[in-house]
Amino acid sequence: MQKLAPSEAADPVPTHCPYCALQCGMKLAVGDGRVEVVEREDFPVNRGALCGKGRTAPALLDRSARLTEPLVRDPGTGQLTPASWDTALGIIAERLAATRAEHGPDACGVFGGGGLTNEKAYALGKFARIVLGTSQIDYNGRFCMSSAAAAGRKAFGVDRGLPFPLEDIPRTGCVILVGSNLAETMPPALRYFTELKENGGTLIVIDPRRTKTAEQADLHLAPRPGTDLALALGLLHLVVTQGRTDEEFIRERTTGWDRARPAVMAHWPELVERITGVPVPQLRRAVEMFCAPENAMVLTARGPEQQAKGTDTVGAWINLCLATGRAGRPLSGYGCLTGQGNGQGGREHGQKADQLPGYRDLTDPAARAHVAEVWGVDPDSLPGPGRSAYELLDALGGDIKSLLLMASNPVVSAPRAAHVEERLRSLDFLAVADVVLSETAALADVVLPVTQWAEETGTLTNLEGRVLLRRRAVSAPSGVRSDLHVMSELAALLGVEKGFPTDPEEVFEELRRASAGGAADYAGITYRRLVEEDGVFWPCPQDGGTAEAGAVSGGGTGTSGTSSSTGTTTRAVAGQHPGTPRLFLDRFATPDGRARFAEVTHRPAAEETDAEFPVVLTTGRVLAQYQSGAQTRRVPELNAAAPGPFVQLHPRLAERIGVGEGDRVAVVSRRGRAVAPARISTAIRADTVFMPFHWAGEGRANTLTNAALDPTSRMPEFKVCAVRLEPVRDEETDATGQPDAAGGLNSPRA
Ligand SMILES: Nc1nc2c(c(=O)[nH]1)N[C@H]1C(S)=C(S)[C@@H](COP(=O)(O)OP(=O)(O)OC[C@H]3O[C@@H](n4cnc5c(=O)[nH]c(N)nc54)[C@H](O)[C@@H]3O)O[C@H]1N2
Ligand SMILES: Nc1nc2c(c(=O)[nH]1)N[C@H]1C(S)=C(S)[C@@H](COP(=O)(O)OP(=O)(O)OC[C@H]3O[C@@H](n4cnc5c(=O)[nH]c(N)nc54)[C@H](O)[C@@H]3O)O[C@H]1N2
Ligand code: SF4
Ligand SMILES: [Mo]
Repeated sequence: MQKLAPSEAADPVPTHCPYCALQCGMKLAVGDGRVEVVEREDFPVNRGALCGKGRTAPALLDRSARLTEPLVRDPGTGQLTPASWDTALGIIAERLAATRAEHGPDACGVFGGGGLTNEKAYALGKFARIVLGTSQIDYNGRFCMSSAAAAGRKAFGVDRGLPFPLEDIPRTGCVILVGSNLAETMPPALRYFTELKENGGTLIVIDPRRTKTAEQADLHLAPRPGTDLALALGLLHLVVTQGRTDEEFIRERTTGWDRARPAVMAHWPELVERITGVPVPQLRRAVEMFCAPENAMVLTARGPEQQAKGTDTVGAWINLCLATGRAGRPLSGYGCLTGQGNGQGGREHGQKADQLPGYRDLTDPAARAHVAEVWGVDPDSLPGPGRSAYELLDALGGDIKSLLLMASNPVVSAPRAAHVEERLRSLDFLAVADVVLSETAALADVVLPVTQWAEETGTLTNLEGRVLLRRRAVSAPSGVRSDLHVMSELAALLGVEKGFPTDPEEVFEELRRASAGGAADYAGITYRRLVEEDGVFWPCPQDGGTAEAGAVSGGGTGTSGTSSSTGTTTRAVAGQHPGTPRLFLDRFATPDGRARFAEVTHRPAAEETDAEFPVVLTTGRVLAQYQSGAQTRRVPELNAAAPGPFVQLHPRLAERIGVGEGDRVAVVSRRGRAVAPARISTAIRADTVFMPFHWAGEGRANTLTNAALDPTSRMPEFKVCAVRLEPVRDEETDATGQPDAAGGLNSPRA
């Protein structure tokens, strides 16, 4: 096996960013004890460009920002105090074993994250199912793109965020971006849309706010949050009445149009205007822009997905693509912009409650048999599906007594967060592995300090389905171990001596075998290939058959690949599968090869506004902070750019409640109350307020959000809930007593 772990290398080491799903390439140069980012122009996705988070990422490696020794809660003082690794791991193993002995394996829960490498996500799923024997594992990706994943699987038979590389975007005719603010959430990707416009294509952005992204659009539609389903149906209604459906495509390549059509016909433009607030002429204009060119794409992100009807909503947008023949052919199609660094790969290899590696279904006997053989266990010993992320968190302290949590900070990021925090506090035992002392780690009985991105090697799968190698570039501080070490040592302490290697490449070799023949087939991918190529797109089966790019059909998944005319690497090597940059060109991955229309109709949000809670709250992100802020709130430059929470609201609404710019305003929902300064702006609908969710303490947006779940994907409704606003008198202070910024956290539990 090729070893790829240079540390303190003389030349800058090519690696990737610690944060989002774009996984921008960068180089790290190490000298004089300092780590610096060097542009890496050879990586096609970002061609050297980085956002401020990527540029300042070396700050995360600083000892002062991170955990460097295990912490164990002192029973006497209730405080977290430094301990040896042996002590910390010993306590975790002992407590998990005790929980299992007393209450059964399902009393042990495991919670993972979409930031974990493929190797770690794979090992975590295996650890839960064969070491703990628990069904109770899920991860934060459930809060992210699970609705798009569910809709994609229903429609196309397989879910890969984008079924085409980003480089196809500039060459299509029109893109509808639904609920994505990628100018702030994936800034280097904006280039693809600028090039689209330079090439004569058009961009439509659908967002209740006029965001930096919407400012780039040829047409911006600003619907009321939670009404995207009606909007999609309304556009498709116009497509039908204008005779713009692609009847041949519908006949040859799809099923279910007859069943989907009635709901479409029931959403005439004036009704859709009433539901969404988008004027009929704008609906007509959007249809004209989408249908006029030969090719078009619809891309969704969290806006339409994080709704209690997210799966149906995405289904409606896919319907628009199918009815107009904008799927399953070059330069057209539906895609989801996945969010976390390994949001794509993290959902493919087994940390999801219902899945086994390779995107296999946990309830499928053949899938269980295949994976059990790789793991050397009896298929019958594998537990069945467990609870989804929010349901798992909600069950803490109930029938789940102990939790092992890796790479998530639900105290800040989970819906109905005060309740989730209370559930975490009610556990018999909580162990957290993290890089920093996050708000969730601060509640743990044992905290394990682990290595992160540039301190370790591992693979991630970006939003295009491109598997890439994020290489180790620096050595980790002493006292820190990798998540793979943690799982290996805990497995041994719990009686499983073999099967948990600490070398990532060794784990990947096993993952290849476990995924072989599955929808997300990685069998043909090796670390060596990932170094030599700019990543490899799955599915990539072991046997390439012919090496002619374009002639390869993706094995049992019914997918097909072509090489790109503009450079996406698919190397033609005899006997080696080139990977699959583009899916569905010949057939969809359903049993009959046809895409399936979704039979969906509009319904209101789980919580509607009323006299008591008359305003809609929606939530999301700002450029300089990442997720729960656990990492970015520790980077001084980013903190300076985005120092704290705020409530964005329209001047008319501000005037009505009597708050001025910068005044503290309380936002109250049925779940709780949050306070943050007002940011008054005409860039938001007057019936809606927006809060970013990156902060803990009194400005925590998730104190307010609704945990209503999508029935299929189990995605919580982060993007819509009902609130009222109240001005805050100056003398009123933070009632929660929680620090707003990072650091200094050591809150005793219970
Ligand atoms: N700077 C930064 N970048 C990030 C992240 C981060 O935390 N910070 N996180 C990464 C991750 S994990 C993810 S998932 C992605 C998320 O990336 P995005 O989906 O782009 O991010 P959000 O800000 O959550 O939501 C996008 C937009 O949806 C709009 N919106 C709100 N409600 C609705 C609605 O009902 N309908 C529609 N159509 N739009 C609505 C919001 O106004 C917002 O502008 O970003 C990734 N990149
Ligand atoms: N209101 C509202 N809430 C939301 C959203 C929203 O739009 N609105 N978006 C949701 C979405 S899309 C997402 S993805 C979630 C994300 O929310 P979280 O799951 O809380 O995500 P992060 O803040 O990225 O937390 C990751 C943690 O893992 C740590 N970490 C990083 N690398 C490693 C590693 O290699 N190993 C280990 N063990 N730890 C590591 C980091 O330090 C950090 O503490 O938030 C969701 N919450
Ligand atoms: S866009 Fe995403 S991957 Fe690229 S530098 Fe910024 S955070 Fe990192
Ligand atoms: Mo996400």
